[in-house]
Order: sequence, then C-alpha cells, then structure tokens
Amino acid sequence: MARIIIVSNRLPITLDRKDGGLIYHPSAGGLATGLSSLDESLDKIWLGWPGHYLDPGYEREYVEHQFEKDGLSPIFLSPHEVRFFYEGFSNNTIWPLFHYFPEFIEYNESYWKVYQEVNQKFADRICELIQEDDIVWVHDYQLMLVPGMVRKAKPQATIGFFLHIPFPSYEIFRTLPWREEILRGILGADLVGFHTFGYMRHFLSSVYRLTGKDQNFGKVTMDSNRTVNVDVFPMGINYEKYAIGAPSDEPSAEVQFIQDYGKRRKIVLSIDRLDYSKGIPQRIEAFGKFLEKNSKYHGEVTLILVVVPSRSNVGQYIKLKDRIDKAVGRINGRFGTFNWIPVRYYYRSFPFESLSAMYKSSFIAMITPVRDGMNLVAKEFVASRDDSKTGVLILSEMAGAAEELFEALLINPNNTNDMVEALETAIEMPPEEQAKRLSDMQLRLKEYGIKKWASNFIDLLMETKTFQHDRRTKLLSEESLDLLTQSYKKASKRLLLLDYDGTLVNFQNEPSEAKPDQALYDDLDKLIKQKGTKVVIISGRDKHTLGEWFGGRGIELVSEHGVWWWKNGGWKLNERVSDDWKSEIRPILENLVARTPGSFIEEKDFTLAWHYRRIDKELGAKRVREIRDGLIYLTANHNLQVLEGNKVVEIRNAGVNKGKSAAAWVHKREWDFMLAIGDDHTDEDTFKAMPADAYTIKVGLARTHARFKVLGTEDARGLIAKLANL
Ligand code: GDG
Repeated sequence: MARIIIVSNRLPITLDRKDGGLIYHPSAGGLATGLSSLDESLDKIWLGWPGHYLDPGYEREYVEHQFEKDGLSPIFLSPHEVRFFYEGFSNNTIWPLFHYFPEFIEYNESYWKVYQEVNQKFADRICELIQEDDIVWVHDYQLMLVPGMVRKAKPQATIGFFLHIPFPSYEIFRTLPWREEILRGILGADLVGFHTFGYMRHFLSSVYRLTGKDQNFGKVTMDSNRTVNVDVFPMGINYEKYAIGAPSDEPSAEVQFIQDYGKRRKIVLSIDRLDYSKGIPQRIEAFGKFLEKNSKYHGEVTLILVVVPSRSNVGQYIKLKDRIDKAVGRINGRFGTFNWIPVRYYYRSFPFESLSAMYKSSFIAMITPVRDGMNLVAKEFVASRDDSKTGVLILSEMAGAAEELFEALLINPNNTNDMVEALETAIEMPPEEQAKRLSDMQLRLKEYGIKKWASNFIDLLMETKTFQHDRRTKLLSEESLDLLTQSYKKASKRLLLLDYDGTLVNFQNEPSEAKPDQALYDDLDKLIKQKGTKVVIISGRDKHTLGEWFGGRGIELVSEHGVWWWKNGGWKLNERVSDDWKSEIRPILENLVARTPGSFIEEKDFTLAWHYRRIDKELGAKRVREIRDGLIYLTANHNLQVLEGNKVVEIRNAGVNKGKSAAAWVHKREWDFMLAIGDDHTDEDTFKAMPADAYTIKVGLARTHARFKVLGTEDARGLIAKLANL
C-alpha cells in the first residue's frame, strides 16, 4: 500500500516535561487536521521534531515506541541544534529575509552548517523509511534542503515541497550567501507549492536568475531532465469546525464572559503569534488614533489583543514584547475609565472553545500583518460568522489571504490613517453589506477547505510523477541499446547523422567555446575507420568553424542547416540562397544589441543569429517580439524565415532545413543501418526524413518524432563511444 511520509519541523504532537514525567500536547493546527483527512487509501507517517530534548537512552526509545503507534517518527535535536538550526538559521536568517526584514537578518556560517546537518538528519530518516510507491511531502522553510538531499540518495522518489511563508522577490533573496544551495534543495522536489501566485513568481524568477533554468508554464527542467512543477495552493481551513464552533452545553466561565462581553461592547479582535511580521505595534497605534479621533466610541469599542507567546528566547521577540506592553499601557492609561479598559491584552494562548467564542462574539477582526504567508486567523474569523452573517474583517493587503478575501476591508499596514478609516467604516457598516461581504467570502472558504488543499497537492504531485514517467517512456532502454548495437554490428553500410551543439557537446555562453574534445575526435576517427560507416555532422553552425574543427578528417559535414556541404576537401553551396538581405537586417540587429547589453550577433554566410543567453528572460522575450514585428515586411520580401532556437533567434533563407540534407543522405545508397541523433526542434526535420525503421534519438525529454530519447549529451556521447569501440 502506498504511504505518505509527511515531514515538518514540528510533529503534530508536542512533548513536554511536568513534575519529572513526560506529557504530550496534541496540536490542533490546520496542517494536522488537513492531512488527517487525506485519502484513506494512503497510510501516513509523520516525521518531525517533538519539541523537547531527551537524552539518548530509555526515554527516547519509550517515546519512539509510543509515537510509532500513531504513525509518528520523532527526530530528536540537541539543544545546540535547536539553537543553531531552529532559532539561528530558520528564525534569525530565513524568517526575516523571507518576510522582508533585512535589518534583523543574521548571516552566520555556523547557523548554516547546522542547518545543513539537521536537514541531512531529516533526509536520512526519510531514506531509511521510504519504500517504493511512497510519497514524501516536506513542509516549510526549516527543511528547504531536504528534497534535494532525498533526491540525491533516491533519484526515483516522489517528493513534494510546500512553503508556508512568503517567497521574497529576487532582489531580497539574492542577498543570502547560500541562495543557490537553498534553491537547489527545493528543486529536488517534483512539485513545489506556494500560497500565492506572487510567491511562485518570485521563486521562479530567482531560479531563473540564479541557476539559469527557465520555466514553461511553471515547469522547470533540471540538468537530469527531471521536471519540477511549481504551482499555487492557497491553504484553506476546516470550515465546519469554525462555523459550528465548540459544543455549547457546558461553556466555561471564560467562554461565558467573552459571550457576555460581546453583547455589551463592540469587540475588535486581534490574534497573532508574537512576531514582528504581524504588525502588532502598528495596529495598537492605529487603534489609539481611532480613539483619539472618535470620542463617541469611548466605552463602546474594545480591542481584544491576543498575543500568543512564540520564540521567546530570540532577542528581537523580547524587544517586540516590550514594545507591545508599553503601547498597550499608553492607550489604557490615557483613555481607560473605571468601567472600560480600551485594550484587553492577553499574552498567552487560549483553548479552542475560548478562541471560537472570541471569533463569534467580536464585531471586527483586525488582521494587519506587515507580511504574512497566508494568515489562517482571518479565514477562521470569516468561517465563524457563518450563522450570524454579521461582522467585518479588516485585512492587510500584505497577507496571502488578501488574494482570496477581497471583500474584506483591505488596508496597507504601514498607513495608520488607512487603518483608522477602515475601523470607522467597519463600525458604521450597514448589516446588509456585512452579510453580503461575509457570504461571498464564506462561499469560497467552504468550497476550498483544508481537505481540498491537501488532496489537490497530492493529486497534482501524482500527476507530475505520471507526466515525468510519460516523458521517459521513450527513453532508450538497455534492451533497445542491445538491439541497436547488434544491428549496427551486423550491418555493412551504416549511416550516422549527428547534430553537434547540445548533442555531442553541451551549450556554452559563447558558441566558440563549445569546442570538440579529444575523446570526441578519437571516437569519430574510430567510427569512420570501420568499413562501410559514413558519419555526417549536420549542424546549424557556420562553415568556417565547422570546417576548422572537423574538415579533412573523413567526416561528412553539412553547415548552416544544409546551405553548405563539405565535398572533396572544401565547402560547396548546396542550396540556391542569397545573402543580399543581410545589409538591411544587420543594422536592425546591431541597434538591438546596443540596447540589450550581453546579447550579440553571430554572422554566418546565409544566416544572421541574435544570441541572448546572458540577458534577462523578460527582456529577451520582449526583444524577440520586437525582432518578429520589426522584420515582418523585410522577411516576407526576401523570402526569409525567423526561427527561435535555444536563446537565439536566427534569420535565414526560407526552405532550408536539416531534413532536406538528411533526406539526400538517406537516398544516396542502400543503407542497412541508419541512426540520427539531435537535440532541438531543427533536428525534428532530420528525424522526419528518416525511414521508420531507422534509429532516431532525441537528446532530452521534450516531445519528439524520434523513436527514442536519451537524457543528455553524456548519454549521446556514451552511445557514440560504444559504437566506436565495437
Ligand atoms: C505560518 C505562516 C500561514 C492562534 N492563537 C491561538 C490559536 N491559534 C491558531 C489559529 C491559526 C494558527 O494558530 C495561526 O495560523 P496563521 O496562519 O495565522 O500563522 P502562523 O502560525 O504564522 O503560520 C502563515 C500558515 O503558516 C499556514 O500555512 O498562514 O502565514 O506564517 O489556526 O487559530 N489556537 C488556539 N489558541 C490560541 O490562542 N487554540
């Protein structure tokens, strides 16, 4: 039976010590609920840190045994690891960086070292547990290297990764000294998920700029030709849980107080973990200004400020707590009366029944983070108003949730006046408008809850895996390779048509750098020495370079896609083509180069090529469009074609293609073995020109007319070497 291995920093159960004994707190977080409701046909194993240090020995074994019954696999961290991996790299480097607080970032080599070690610890445990058909789902910023580490040890594993916090813009991300390692870690997954399209866009842009890997509809192809699918999955909540709330037969004293209080006063509710990303001091300040401006609401409106303790060992959080304490004191001291405390402030967490009572009894939820991956509190408030259809959500446009909850009063958390106005609008909002806004949001939250979020992710992960599998179905297997070599051996008249760039050698920034190496020369020499073997290199390269590299070695050469053929020790024009158009087109391309630093023109006899491998992708796309539009009349008049290749646009005579040359070679004599290898779309013409029983091999996993695929140039070269040494 297929299993899902969920991997997160914390387990859904937290371990603690009380009066010398061990106790467990179950975690009621959204993730735990969502994943527990996943497809029943999947067995689940949850791997993570139990939140408390235990010495190796009896206690650990006991806990492991206890947890195993619930499908939990604890990873124990030492106090040093917690300090450097969790508090250090995760919370003092990545958290501020990804939430746009550069002033709080600590770049520390020792943090990074331990972050790698702990990620490896998680990866090793996954590798111990994983079986064929298992799915691994890794969560969040503490474990960004894990997908890459598992991929290295288990290349065929099915791995998903979801980031719960924002992914920052490239301009911020690039400041991280270990930025490429982090990206490559995440890219070890088959599917990478984010809360919003904005985060996905930032991630893809960093991937492109830092690794050079481009995306196509969210799919990134890696060196190994594996595809990584990147997509958006806004996390939902357990809607029914909040809509229904806690059982009301025996409400606690606290719940009763909250309910009564809500009847007497208009509650503005604020709930967050203690964090500088949540904008708590700014919110208190806005509430103070609101009171200053609106004395008519004194005694009527109360801010209930719940701050849940978090990361209390970290310096920034201690300072923040102090700032909040003082801000609350100032407002209560200034506006409070004997029977009204303007801000009721709680620095602790509440049981679900109290939380639900607060959601149901408040009139306004004021959720104004300066940056937040999603923010589930906003969604929980909206769901909790399912029955009453009253209440108003004030939400920061910097929270991921704002993309879905656009009927909320959206504010900029750095604009105090904006927040004050929103409070005024909310308090005066007519009941019909409250109901309309809430119903629209509720409909969406009900439809896309936590269960759908989790199952959508898993379904797409499986689909991505199937897609990868399909792309690999044509991969040249050992058996096919054996058949190929056997029929090669048996044959006496063999034709080999080989593309050069991207097939026999890898691409380089400068075309002139992609030179043949000695091993390639040796193998080609051996091939042509085998009786009855004809080797033809069919390339888009200019004739000078191709002639310099391969001329006079007994290899047949075709350059510029078929314009020139190498015959009797020199180049002969094979196609009726002209180059009188070049003087008109060249100045247009030169102007383009002047405006696009990093791009350059390659001039061949009957081709002009504009290369843009080194320039920004978006700028490249814009320029390609300009070339197409700008040349439309000129190319029609001169019977030219504009062809987009791999980071190059070529302008050349229409009607010339590799397929024509290939066909000419195919029909030259009665071959009893034919092989064509190529990597890009110009080689598809060659494949099409070959008879059905010829061996046609595509380098790379893209769609092809070829019968077989190999992953990269290494495989193509391996095949050539094998034939050469038969
Ligand atoms: C990260 C991202 C993203 C809060 N106080 C109490 C309590 N809670 C519960 C809430 C809610 C959860 O904690 C908080 O979730 P958030 O989404 O607001 O924030 P983070 O913890 O920062 O989570 C965030 C999230 O991951 C999911 O991907 O949305 O952007 O930062 O469920 O109800 N629960 C109880 N008592 C409390 O006092 N019982």
